Amino acid sequence: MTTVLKLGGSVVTEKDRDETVDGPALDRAADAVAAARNGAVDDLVIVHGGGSFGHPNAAEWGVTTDDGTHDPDGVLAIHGAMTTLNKFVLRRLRDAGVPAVPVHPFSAAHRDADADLTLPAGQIETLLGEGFVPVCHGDVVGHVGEGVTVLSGDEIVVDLATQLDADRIGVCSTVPGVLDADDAVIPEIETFDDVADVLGGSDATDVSGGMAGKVRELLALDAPASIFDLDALADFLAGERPGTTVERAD
Ligand code: IP8
Repeated sequence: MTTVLKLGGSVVTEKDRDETVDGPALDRAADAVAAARNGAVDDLVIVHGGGSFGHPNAAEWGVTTDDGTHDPDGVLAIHGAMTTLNKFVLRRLRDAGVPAVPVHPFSAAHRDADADLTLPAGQIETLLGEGFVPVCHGDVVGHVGEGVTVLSGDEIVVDLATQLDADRIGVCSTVPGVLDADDAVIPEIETFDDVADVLGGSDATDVSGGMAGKVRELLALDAPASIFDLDALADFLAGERPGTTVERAD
């Protein structure tokens, strides 16, 4: 049973203070992962986002998932911020007893001229087989014609879940799920049309903190994905489906 878990950057960092970890939140997440490793979860890949790390640097250098930079100082600033956060995340997971090891996408992944991503998963599969918990993160990647562009954690989650044939995908966010117009959690989403109204239509990309894009990408997966908040992380890792379950109707 393979689980891919995204820890949202805004869950584990203080989003309003540059390069500041939310220590208590990260501790809670690490404790939940540690408890699950002793129970329901065997093969687990963690992917974390940037929150107050990486995004300010990317904005400063004008780098997005589409627009790149050829300036090595920009590359190092963004990649460096993300690897700094990765070290904090690893430290907390290790302190909690999780056999966490880092995997840095910049060293292995790239995008071609059509922006299609190649993200090798062989090292992650090998590390899983050897009993480790690989901890990957949003990063920058070499991009034909652009220099380097941003690779978001969400993109990594979808790509790895597909390659690893993951059984479960969890997206731990700052909201308890996808919310309807009355701020109630929508328990299940089977098609984008179910939520197009509340998420701003199928053309929306980054409204609602990127929820529309997230839902569209998760609907493309074969396995069910859950979107929930930190309060529900332990439940998800125990095998439950808290928050919103995104599962395509076949
Ligand atoms: O927070 C951050 O990943 P994300 C990637 O998942 C950056 O979008 C900014 C380098």
